[in-house]
Amino acid sequence: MATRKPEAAKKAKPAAKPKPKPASAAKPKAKPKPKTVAAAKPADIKPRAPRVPRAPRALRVPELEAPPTTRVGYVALIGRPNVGKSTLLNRIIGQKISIISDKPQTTRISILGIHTTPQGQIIFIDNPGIHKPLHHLNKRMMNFVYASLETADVVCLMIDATEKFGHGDEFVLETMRKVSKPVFLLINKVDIVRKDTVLLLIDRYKDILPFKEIIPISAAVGTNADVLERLLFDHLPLAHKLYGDTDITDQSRRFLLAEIIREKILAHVEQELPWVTAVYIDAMEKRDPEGENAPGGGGEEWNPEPDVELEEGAAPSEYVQQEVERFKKPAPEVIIPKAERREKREPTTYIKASIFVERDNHRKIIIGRQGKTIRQIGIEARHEIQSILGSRVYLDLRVRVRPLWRDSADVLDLIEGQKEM
Ligand SMILES: Nc1nc2c(ncn2[C@@H]2O[C@H](COP(=O)(O)OP(=O)(O)O)[C@@H](O)[C@H]2O)c(=O)[nH]1
Ligand SMILES: [Mg+2]
Repeated sequence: MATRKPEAAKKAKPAAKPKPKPASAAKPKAKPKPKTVAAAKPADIKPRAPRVPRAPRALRVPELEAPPTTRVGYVALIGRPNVGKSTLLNRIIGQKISIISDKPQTTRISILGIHTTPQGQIIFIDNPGIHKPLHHLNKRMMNFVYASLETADVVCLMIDATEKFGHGDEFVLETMRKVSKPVFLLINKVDIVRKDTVLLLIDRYKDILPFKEIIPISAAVGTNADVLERLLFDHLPLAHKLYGDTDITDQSRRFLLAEIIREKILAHVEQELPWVTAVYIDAMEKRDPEGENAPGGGGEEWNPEPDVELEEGAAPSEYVQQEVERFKKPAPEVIIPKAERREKREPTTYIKASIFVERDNHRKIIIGRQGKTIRQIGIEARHEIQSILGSRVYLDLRVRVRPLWRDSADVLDLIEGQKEM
């Protein structure tokens, strides 16, 4: 389960200051480099302030503290869509913090996975897959990739041993040629390929880039995860920890829940639909099942708002504007109702979420015949969310048609903004 960052860390977040340098570092090597987030990007991509993690203020190092003995740094997970980056992150962290699917472009925003051991702290940056950006959404996704390459102390380039080398790989290598950090090559999915295939890949890649290490791994099974961890620590600078020992991610719980719903959608829809689907958590409230605000009971009707659906081709709606306004206001994540809780009956967490699609036929696919698909998505998401929240969940899903949301900065801000809420 995702933990929230300490208050101090949240406060420190908007500050676009470089990482602190411990003044008392023993060797010059020991000083963490100041991280800039300006990305090395192709000229056609407009720079956008990427949400790259900063050190929590509370953990910044006082001037006269003892020299660090731990190894700490950022490791960027880079590669084409579907090579297994998120699977590796979850494997190392030991919990699901990044969603996984066999569809491309599952991960859209960089997510941190913080791995703390007695040796130090590896802060993994899980990224969207490297691809040529066509939509505004894709450009933003690629900006996360470029920003993480800037932030990283070590870059892990991951390839899928089961896939043939193609144009996409050329584009990845082109991007990697500009990187001057130590780069590891991780050849993933070795659990399902023959050894000689792996050897051929090692032979092919070793001369393409000066990789510091080439490691065959299986993110799914865990093969060589220990070797990878040891080698990463060897390449990280001596520094004080940047996060608390129990922190495992930087994303808000709200964002993780939206991602889980999206993961279930991806599992149930066809290949092209994932690209046009986004999830936004409209509301999250703890409610007494017999209280005034329970669905179907008491005074207030749950979910009185009708589902607004736009005509195909209509302009981005007022709804989006309202949501953007609402998003700007600080809203408590969980509202405990004033009504006294009844004993024996567990309180329920009501979650209302919008699934954005671009066309009415996409909406029909997600809803499915007689609502079968959306029901299945709801059941699977609810089970997983219940285990994360440790409470009963009532999940209200709405499918909303928003033409061209992938090119709407407002909608993208709204969805990405959930990560910080
Ligand atoms: N057999 C096998 N499948 C894997 C492995 N790692 C990831 N996968 C599968 O590859 C697909 C893409 O994984 P994901 O982590 O979402 O890839 P990402 O797009 O790079 O983050 C999923 O279906 C995973 O279950 C592995 O080591 N072995
Ligand atoms: Mg991923």
